[in-house]
Amino acid sequence: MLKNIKFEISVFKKEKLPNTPLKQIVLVGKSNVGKSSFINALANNKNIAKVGQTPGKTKCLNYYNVNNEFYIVDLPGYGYSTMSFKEKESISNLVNYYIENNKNICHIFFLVDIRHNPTKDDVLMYNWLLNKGINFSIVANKADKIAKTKIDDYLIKITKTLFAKEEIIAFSSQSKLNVELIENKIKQIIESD
Ligand SMILES: Nc1nc2c(ncn2[C@@H]2O[C@H](COP(=O)(O)OP(=O)(O)O)[C@@H](O)[C@H]2O)c(=O)[nH]1
Ligand SMILES: [Mg+2]
Repeated sequence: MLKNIKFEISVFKKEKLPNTPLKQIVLVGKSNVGKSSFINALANNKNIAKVGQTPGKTKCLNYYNVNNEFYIVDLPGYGYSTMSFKEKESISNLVNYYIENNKNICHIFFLVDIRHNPTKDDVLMYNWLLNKGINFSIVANKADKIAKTKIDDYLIKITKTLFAKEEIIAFSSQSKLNVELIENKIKQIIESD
């Protein structure tokens, strides 16, 4: 369990991005894939990040301070059908600015839904990640919703759709599948230089 996680700030404008020497671990993925739940699972506390928020409330970067050692930064989810082009553009400008002007981002967790074939936006996100040259892991969430014996089949399907070379980690914030594995990964990332 990651100790002492607390929500610190929501950022809507690039001018307001905190200038911090702390390392940052970033979460990306479509709206409703379970980014907030992922944080709560790591915190072992359901009240750290708000789950099931309306899209209007997640058009920002949310910074979670972990024990004053590093940040987990939850990026705005993508794939809302109701969002205007202008809104999407302003969010992607903010996200691009954040990613490109921050040397302290050490890892990105890219969340997808294990049950569904990756969406067009997921494929775009995967290729965007490849181009950024930042280390990342693909996490297939909501694994509790499918039979254990089917998990590998679903992972193979996702791998094929994304043309992914990386191993995909099955995960569930509900059943806690691989929560410990992710925690250990985060520890390694933070402790290495
Ligand atoms: N069954 C199941 N539901 C999940 C899991 N993770 C998230 N959810 C549900 O998916 C919905 C969206 O979760 P949320 O964490 O708010 O997604 P976000 O928009 O990416 O932050 C909520 O109803 C959660 O309870 C999971 O691992 N298993
Ligand atoms: Mg959220």
